[in-house]
Formats: sequence, structure tokens, C-alpha cells
Amino acid sequence: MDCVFCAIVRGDLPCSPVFESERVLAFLDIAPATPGHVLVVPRAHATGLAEVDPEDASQLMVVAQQLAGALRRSAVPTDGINLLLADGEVAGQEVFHVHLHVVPRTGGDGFQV
Ligand code: DGP
Repeated sequence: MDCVFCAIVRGDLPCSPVFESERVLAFLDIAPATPGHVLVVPRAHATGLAEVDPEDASQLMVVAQQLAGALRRSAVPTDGINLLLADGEVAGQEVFHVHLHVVPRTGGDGFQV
């Protein structure tokens, strides 16, 4: 299977990890929309929301919530946060291994949801 996030989960491709657990890995986005933009992915491959194990889906949100708190306590400028999940090509999904974007926001950062 030629999945870039599976390769990252296996350790075959490098990433900048920010959180790891048995089910979930979080790492910095290679093309950040804003500084500190993190992706949260399940270790187990699932193309999209319909395929992901419900416990993994739950853990994506639990980890995103923890990251949101960590970002607000960190030096990363964070006045607000967007959680984004593109499910399907028409929704903007480019990597077909389900993932949750955690995007720190500041006024005037130029990011368009
Ligand atoms: P989406 O459009 O929702 O499928 O977002 C895919 C994101 O994945 C996009 O923001 C860029 C990021 N990305 C793609 N390839 C890599 C990679 O090899 N490493 C990292 N860290 N991020 C990647």
C-alpha cells in the first residue's frame, strides 16, 4: 500500500512528532497553514471517516483537544484553533489516510477555512 501517512507511522518516512499513543500519532504538517499546524492520524490505515475504527475516531478528537490546550499554553501564537477534516477528494482530501488538522489561529494570519 502506497500511503504516505502509513510510511510515517511505520517510521519509514521522517516526521516531527508532537504526540504518540497506542492508536494515534500527531506530527507537524509539512506544509503548515499557520505555525504549529499539526496533523493527528490513526496508526491503523483508514481512508476516510466511514472506514475508521470508532475508537480511533474518538482518539483523534481526544488528542486534538489535548493539543489545543498545549498550543494555548505554548509559545506558538494561538488566539484560536480550527479543527478540520477533509473527507473525500471533493472536500479537499489529498492524503487518503484519515487525519484531523489542528490549525492554530491568530488575527490576520491569512488562513481561509
Ligand atoms: P488533506 O488535504 O486534508 O488531505 O491534508 C493533507 C496534509 O498532509 C497537507 O496539509 C500536507 C500534509 N502532508 C502531506 N504529505 C506529508 C508528509 O510527508 N509529511 C507531513 N508531515 N505532512 C504531509
